Amino acid sequence: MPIHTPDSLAPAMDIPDLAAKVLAGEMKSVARAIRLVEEPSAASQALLDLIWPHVGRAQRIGVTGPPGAGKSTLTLQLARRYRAAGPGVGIIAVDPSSAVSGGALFGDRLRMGEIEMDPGVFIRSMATRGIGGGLALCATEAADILDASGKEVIIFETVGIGQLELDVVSAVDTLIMVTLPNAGDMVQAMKAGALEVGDIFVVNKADLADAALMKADLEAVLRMQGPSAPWQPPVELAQARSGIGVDAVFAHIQAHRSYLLANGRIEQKRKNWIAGRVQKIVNQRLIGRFWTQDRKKRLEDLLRDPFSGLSASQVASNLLDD
Ligand SMILES: Nc1nc2c(ncn2[C@@H]2O[C@H](COP(=O)(O)OP(=O)(O)O)[C@@H](O)[C@H]2O)c(=O)[nH]1
Ligand SMILES: [Mg+2]
Repeated sequence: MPIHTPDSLAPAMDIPDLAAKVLAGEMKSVARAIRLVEEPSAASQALLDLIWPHVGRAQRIGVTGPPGAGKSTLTLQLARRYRAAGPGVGIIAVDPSSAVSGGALFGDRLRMGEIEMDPGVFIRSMATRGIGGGLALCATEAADILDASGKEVIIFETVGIGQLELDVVSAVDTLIMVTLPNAGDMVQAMKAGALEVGDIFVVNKADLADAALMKADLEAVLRMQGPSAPWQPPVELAQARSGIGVDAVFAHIQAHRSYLLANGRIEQKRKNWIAGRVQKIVNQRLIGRFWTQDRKKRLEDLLRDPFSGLSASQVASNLLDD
């Protein structure tokens, strides 16, 4: 993997000055800071260290679900709802698939134009960037920057329920799973993991047939899942495009927030995701340290005659034990 060192190429950046401007809420500097952390370096690390004491005030929300379910539409509607109540909103869309198709993450630009023009809303797509440093880690670091800059609400939009998405959404306070009527094996797929992590379920496109059926299916599965759990995930019908049901989803998010704020649940949740991040960073650094030129060369030597000598596991032991 190529190691990017923008510091060595770009003119020296005044990191304490950039950090101060981020903390002052200067959005140009916030955008610059996010670009910086998309390529991990000593400078990006210094910036993240400087802002850390100011991180942790924002409410973090995840919106996930299959492509086309209406996640972007709902995200922008929620942003609009929060803006009406006052808070500044940061949106981070993590969608590797759109890098391939080149598709617009926020498709209905005309309809949503007004919210995108709002200076109180900062939207960042991480479809193609930050892959070198780990997309999930980048997304959470970008959220830290928005958090430190004073944005009170941060919404992550991610597709699907793969490992990347789980990495992103394990660092949110409240996770919204968006699905649609007649999603075929959606309930089936959700049983495979999504049901356990979702805090709020939204059956979007309730203007289409069978939405109520989908809602009933989900509720039945959820009831079996955790009949005595202290938080019972609600299932809400919505029509994000026309704004129907958005207020109800908003109310569920706030109810979940109150639930988390009671009994110190939120501290525990955040401790867990910070611990997860520490592990991820340690893993990355250990891997970086391990794969020296010497070891890469030895690996090549050991594999000169790949199928007649040591097995892959033996080669690994050989490298690890020296
Ligand atoms: N019929 C219907 N279409 C919707 C609704 N909400 C969003 N859409 C449309 O569904 C398409 C995909 O929405 P989008 O938010 O981009 O989905 P995403 O891929 O999950 O982010 C867009 O054309 C939206 O206008 C809805 O409630 N009903
Ligand atoms: Mg989208």
